[in-house]
Amino acid sequence: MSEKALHKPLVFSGVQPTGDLHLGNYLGAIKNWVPMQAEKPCIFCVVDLHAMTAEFDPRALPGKTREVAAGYIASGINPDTSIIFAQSRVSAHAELAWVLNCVARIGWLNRMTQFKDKAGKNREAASVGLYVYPVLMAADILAYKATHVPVGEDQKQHLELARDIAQKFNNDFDAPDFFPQPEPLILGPTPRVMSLRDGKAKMSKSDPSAASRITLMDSADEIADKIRRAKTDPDNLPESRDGLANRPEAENLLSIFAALTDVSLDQAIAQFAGKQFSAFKGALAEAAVAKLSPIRDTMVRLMGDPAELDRILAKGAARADAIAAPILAEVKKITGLS
Ligand code: AQP
Repeated sequence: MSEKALHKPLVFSGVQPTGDLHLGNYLGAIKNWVPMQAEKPCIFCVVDLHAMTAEFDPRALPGKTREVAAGYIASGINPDTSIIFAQSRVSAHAELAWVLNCVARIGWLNRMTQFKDKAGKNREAASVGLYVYPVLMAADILAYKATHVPVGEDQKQHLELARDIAQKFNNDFDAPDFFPQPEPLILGPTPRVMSLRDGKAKMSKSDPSAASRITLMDSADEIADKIRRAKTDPDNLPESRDGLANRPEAENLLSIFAALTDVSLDQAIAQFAGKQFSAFKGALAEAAVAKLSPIRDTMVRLMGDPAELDRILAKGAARADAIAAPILAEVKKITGLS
C-alpha cells in the first residue's frame, strides 16, 4: 500500500515565540499556510519549548505565545478549523522527543548547520536543548503522524532528519510504516526574506537591530521609517533579473514588494526598472502598510482579550492532545514502555 494511503494527509508547522513576529515569518511561513487550510487538516503550533533552547525571559514567554497565536489568527488561520495551540500544553511532544532522542544518532545531529549558526563560536556554552532542537521538531511532526510540513529553506535539513528518524524508528522496532515520511510543502515565492540592514543576512527575531526587521506589530509610521532607512546600493534599480547579481539589498526589497503585492519578481523588476530607490521605497512602504495594517489591527484587538486567546489555545491543545495521545500510547507499546 502506498504511503499516501497509509497515512491521512495532515499539515503541521509552527513558529517560536522568541520575539516579535516579522515579515519573514509572515511571507516565508504564515501567509503560505492560509490557503493550505482549504486542502488538508492543519495543525499550527506555537513552539514554546523550542523558544527555551536559547536565552529567554520566562516572564515574557506567555505574552509572546499569545502574540504568535494572535498573529496566526490575524493572518487568516481559522482556529475553528485548524488547530492552534502551545506546544508545552501537549505532553506528547516532550515525551516522544525523549524516545526519538534515543533513536537519533549523534553523528546526524553533528551535521545540522542551524546549530552551528545559532551556537556560534561558543559552542560549548550552547544549551543541550539547542543541540537536540531538531529531534524535538521531529517529535512535533511525528506526534501527529503529520504528512506535510511547510518549512522555510533554513528548516529543510531538519525535516530531512525527521524523515531519517521516522525511518529508523520504524526499522528498529519492526513497525513498518508506523511513522510516515513527512514531506516538505512547496515554499511560497519568498522562501527567504533578508534583513533590511544587510541583504545577505536572514531577517530574524533575534537580530539585535530592530531596524533589520518589519514586525507585524509595527505602526504605519514605523514601517515607512524602516523602509526609508533600509540599506541599498548607489545604483538605480535594474532593468532585468540579471541586473540583480551581487545586489542583495535590491533583490531583497524587490522580492518583498513582489510578495506583498502578489506579483512575480520579474513583474516587480519591470515596474521599477531604472527608477531610483527613493521612488521605489515609497511604493514599497505603501504596499507593506496596506498588507500589514489590517493584520496589526486584528492582532491588537485579539491581544486586548488575553482570556479569549487562552481559551482558543486551550481548545486547540485539547484537540491536539486527542490526536497525539493515542499515537504516543502506541509508541509506548512498540518500545516496551507499557
Ligand atoms: N527571514 C525569513 N524568511 C523567510 N522565512 C522565515 N522564517 C523565519 N525567518 C524567515 C520562517 O518562519 C517560520 C518560523 O520560524 P521560527 O520562529 O520557528 O524560527 P526561525 O526560523 O529561527 O525564525 P527567526 O525569526 O529567525 O527566529 P530566531 O531569531 O528566534 O531564530 C519557519 O518556517 C521559518 O522558516
